[in-house]
Amino acid sequence: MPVLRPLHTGWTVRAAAAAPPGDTLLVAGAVPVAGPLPATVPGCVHTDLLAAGAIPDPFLDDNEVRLHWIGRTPWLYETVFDADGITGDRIDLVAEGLDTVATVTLNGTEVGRTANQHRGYRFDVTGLLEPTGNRLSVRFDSAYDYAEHVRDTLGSRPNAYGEPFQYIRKMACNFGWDWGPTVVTAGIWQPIGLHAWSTARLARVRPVVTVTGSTGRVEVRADLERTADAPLRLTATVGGVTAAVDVPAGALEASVVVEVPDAELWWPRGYGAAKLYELRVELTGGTEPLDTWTRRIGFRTVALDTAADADGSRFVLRVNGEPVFVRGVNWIPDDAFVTRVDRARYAERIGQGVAAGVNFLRVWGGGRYESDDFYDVADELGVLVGQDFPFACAAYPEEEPLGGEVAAEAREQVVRLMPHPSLAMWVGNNENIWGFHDWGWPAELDGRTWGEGYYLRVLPGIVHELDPTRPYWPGSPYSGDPAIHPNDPAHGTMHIWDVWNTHDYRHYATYRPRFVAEFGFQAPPAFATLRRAVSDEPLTPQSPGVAHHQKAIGGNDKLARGLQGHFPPVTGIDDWHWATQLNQARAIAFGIEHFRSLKPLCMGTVVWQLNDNWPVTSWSAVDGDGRRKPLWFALRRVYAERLLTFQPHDGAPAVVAVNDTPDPWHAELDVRRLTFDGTPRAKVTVTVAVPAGGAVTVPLPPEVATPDNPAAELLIADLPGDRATHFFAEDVDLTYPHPSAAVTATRADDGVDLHITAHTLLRDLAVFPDRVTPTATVDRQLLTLLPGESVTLHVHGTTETDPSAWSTRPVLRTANDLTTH
Ligand code: BMA
Repeated sequence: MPVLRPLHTGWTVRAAAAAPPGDTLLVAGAVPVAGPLPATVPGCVHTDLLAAGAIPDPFLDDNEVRLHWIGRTPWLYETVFDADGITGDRIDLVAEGLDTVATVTLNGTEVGRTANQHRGYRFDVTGLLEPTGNRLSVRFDSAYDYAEHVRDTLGSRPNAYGEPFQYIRKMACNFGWDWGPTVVTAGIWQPIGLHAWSTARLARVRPVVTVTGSTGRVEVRADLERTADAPLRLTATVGGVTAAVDVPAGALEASVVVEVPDAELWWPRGYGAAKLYELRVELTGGTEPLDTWTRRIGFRTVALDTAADADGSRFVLRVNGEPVFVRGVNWIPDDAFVTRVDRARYAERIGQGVAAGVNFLRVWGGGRYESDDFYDVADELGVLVGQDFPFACAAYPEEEPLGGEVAAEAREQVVRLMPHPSLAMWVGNNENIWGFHDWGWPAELDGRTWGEGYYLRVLPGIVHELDPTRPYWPGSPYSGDPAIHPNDPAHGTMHIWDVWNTHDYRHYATYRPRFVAEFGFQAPPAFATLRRAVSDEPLTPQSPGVAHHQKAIGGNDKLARGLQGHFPPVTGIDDWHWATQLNQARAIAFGIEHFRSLKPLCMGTVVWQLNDNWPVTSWSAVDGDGRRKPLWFALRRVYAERLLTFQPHDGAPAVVAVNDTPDPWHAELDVRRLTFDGTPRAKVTVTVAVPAGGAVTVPLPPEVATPDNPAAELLIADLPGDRATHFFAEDVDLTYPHPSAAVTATRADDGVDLHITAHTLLRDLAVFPDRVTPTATVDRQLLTLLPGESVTLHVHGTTETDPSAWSTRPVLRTANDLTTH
């Protein structure tokens, strides 16, 4: 059998400048870096320097700005290892990922040079190894130097962020983004090791999975690499069924089909179980096992229905034939240092999405082809994934050396990810087709390439050739036809950014989109996250650290503009923090409730964005330390499979019931109009009967829908575990009561139960436990209580039972308290 030997120990890193090893080096006028330092592999230079105490944490205060020299410095990684006992016809050095411009040397012999973070490499090192004392060196040249050289050679092209990320195949957001720090990394970012093998190996395995009737079918297409022409046998086993095929001497390709009768289907969450099967592929020569390959697969079909219809052209994801309303979030790399994101972290973060009702993650194109850990978690949880090819917000050259790298990485990644049933579609890029249309690129490009050939020809060709089961869509956004504006709401996917940039969030209601692949609204991170990252004294909305942890152009001004018309102006960090977080939750909930009420005209909403990659004010629902913002709690309500919402209908509020489940929904509910002091004014019992997957609008009688005093009344519709409310005016125009409640706290198993009884109307009641104990979490937020109503909130991770710790600002907040000082 072949031997796999990881080479993950004994590594050091030092700046690869002229100074002799072991000397202290002054790099680019920055802090002295002693060398060599111990290095972690897989890892990166920033985290190595951080672990050695050589740099301050780039995530804290404005340390980031003093560490840019790291990305402009060449770095040398080295280890020494023994290789006794490693034998085979061939010995390969396998580097699954190098970040990015690397020269690999073994015992003084250069074995390869690379310039693409998104590829893996296999170097034949047969005959170069000694039994002991082998020296492996990987030198990383500055990604900036490489990118700027390519730019100067091929000609500069437009870019939304002013860093040269489109001239190098390296994660774009590593150069900074409007939510992320500029930390240009270098390092061995994926596993590296020796692979010794003889006769033949499985160079590439492509399981093409289809379903016909109740039969699951896998066609396993294998490419072989050989050192001998021997006849071989390829065997595949799945679901207790085995099939095998003889591979003639010298053949470099083979395929075998396995059919599983009565296969259990893989379903996205909400539709059935996410059933996974283990697929095992073996290559043997005579009786000798030569290689094995094992992955989990799922039997399911996936298709994009983009047919023209009376409203334009739709964008409907069908899984096993069922149209799925996409309740999605955009996913960015979960850490600016991606090698810190392990399987547990993926499980936690994706789990937070799922707990909010999310059934779809869009892996955004400024990041990476996500890891197998990411896809394993999505496979298990029944979460669908749209994977962008990594191109974002810039014009990308199509000439060499980039054209060949793009094709090579795409071929590799399409094959790597094709076993995962969660992968539902490939998307060509983020906003580049839109950019070409609307951001003045043609004049600036003056005929130079910008990536169109990738998105419209190269990438779809590769997906079609290697993984014909997966839909491909050229861009996000894209309208399906080059003659139609790429962001046309009536066709395909769109991004809505005018709300955040220039318009009030009520503007979402003017759109009738087919599928919203991005729309977002900012808020600061949880207070404990902000406080950990920023040491400003005093901490204010404008203080330097808070400003540094806001990367969007005019971000804090847009936050303030977004409050106008909704809340009075706020001063002071506590009111700013609460008002902007609440307004973010309100804005996105408003958009989603509107878009979902348009079902089936609109069949998907993908919120920008689920997560962050450091502590920052951004559009995220979960911040860089993993704390949930109020937006997360709002999502959990508006992303429920069954949504009840009040929407305008013929000039008055009506009830819209949206049912994303495969079962009919039948409910009787009371809709009440009340004054803020709880006095009933009118009531109607509404019968809601929504077919599976449907949405219905139920108009309300005028005596319920029409307030006597719009400033002091609300509508309430209660379902078990859910309450929909409607207010007849903006908060700033409401005559809220000054909030008053009785709060007691009692110890519970793993924390504290807070018993809250409203003495007045409490709108959007939120308790912020991180203000009491930084690691504490609460189970519910943004509740609206009428006078006399009670709720028990569970706070996990605290022992604080003094009610006064829980009953006052800034821990306990309501919408009322922003307008009734
Ligand atoms: C869209 C995204 C990202 C960006 C976000 C917020 O353009 O695709 O590029 O972070 O808007 O501005």
